[in-house]
Amino acid sequence: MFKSGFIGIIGRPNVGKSTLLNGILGEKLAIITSKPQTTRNRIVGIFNREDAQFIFVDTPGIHSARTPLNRLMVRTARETFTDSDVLLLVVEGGQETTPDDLLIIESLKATSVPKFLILNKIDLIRREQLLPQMDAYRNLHPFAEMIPISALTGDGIPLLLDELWKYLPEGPRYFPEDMMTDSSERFVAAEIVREKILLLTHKEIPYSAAVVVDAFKEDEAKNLIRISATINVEKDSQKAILIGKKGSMLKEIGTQSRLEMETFFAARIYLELFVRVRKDWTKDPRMLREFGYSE
Ligand SMILES: Nc1nc2c(ncn2[C@@H]2O[C@H](COP(=O)(O)OP(=O)(O)O)[C@@H](O)[C@H]2O)c(=O)[nH]1
Ligand SMILES: [Mg+2]
Repeated sequence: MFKSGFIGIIGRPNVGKSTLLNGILGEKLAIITSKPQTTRNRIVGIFNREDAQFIFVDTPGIHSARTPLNRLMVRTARETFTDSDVLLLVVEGGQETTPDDLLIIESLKATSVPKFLILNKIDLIRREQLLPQMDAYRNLHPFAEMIPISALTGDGIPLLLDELWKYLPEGPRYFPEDMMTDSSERFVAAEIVREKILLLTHKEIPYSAAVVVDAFKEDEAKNLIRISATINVEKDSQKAILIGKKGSMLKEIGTQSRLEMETFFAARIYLELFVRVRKDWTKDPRMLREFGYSE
């Protein structure tokens, strides 16, 4: 029997949702950092097996949102609730539930989709520490399954896939077997640059930067891709930090991005980066749309 379906990955920021997606795919598709709100858009990752096509949807973390960009990210995450055949609620194994966890569980009650509780990061704790947490969650909601995993080491992922299979409906391969995502190459390239900004800068800079790829030109004969991208920030002071002393910060962001793009696209990359100030873009619906953050 062939099965296929959509699996929404939801949870608070930083619990390891994107790491789980990449761990399943065996490829770094979604960007990961230790900073909350690393994932801003919905990212689809397709995993094929002889007997199934699992279509995972990674989402921005759900939290009590304040700014327009935050509210939009939370809405994006919530939309996957209704579009999924199974939902994976990811939490950190061994940790207390937070008000944001309770908020998510409350909103889950409205959907009849089967839900798995995924207790992640078990490489950091002892198994016994999970038992009281599993009891607590059992009292909060009737989860279909509770599965401890380490998204980082891969521990528990084969079991998770086997359990998921049981809950997926019979269906066709919706996407061709060689397709890993529905994101465009431009989007992936922009996300790689944004990840390097998140890793290399501090304070408000990570949350004030939006990356737009202006040109993506493949020269197949030379196995070369020319990419030109603009980093949009909210203030002049942020632009100065991103460029750095004699351009040193921008150069480092560029070098690290290029190396990762060369791995992902399996080609040589020629990368050009620009920094531009777009005042208060995180609060402006029109600019949010322009930068790819829209409903
Ligand atoms: N030790 C450990 N760290 C993890 C695991 N999964 C994720 N992380 C780390 O947790 C942080 C947040 O991961 P990320 O996937 O971006 O979380 P997201 O915001 O839920 O998508 C990163 O520093 C990851 O390396 C895990 O299984 N074990
Ligand atoms: Mg993420």
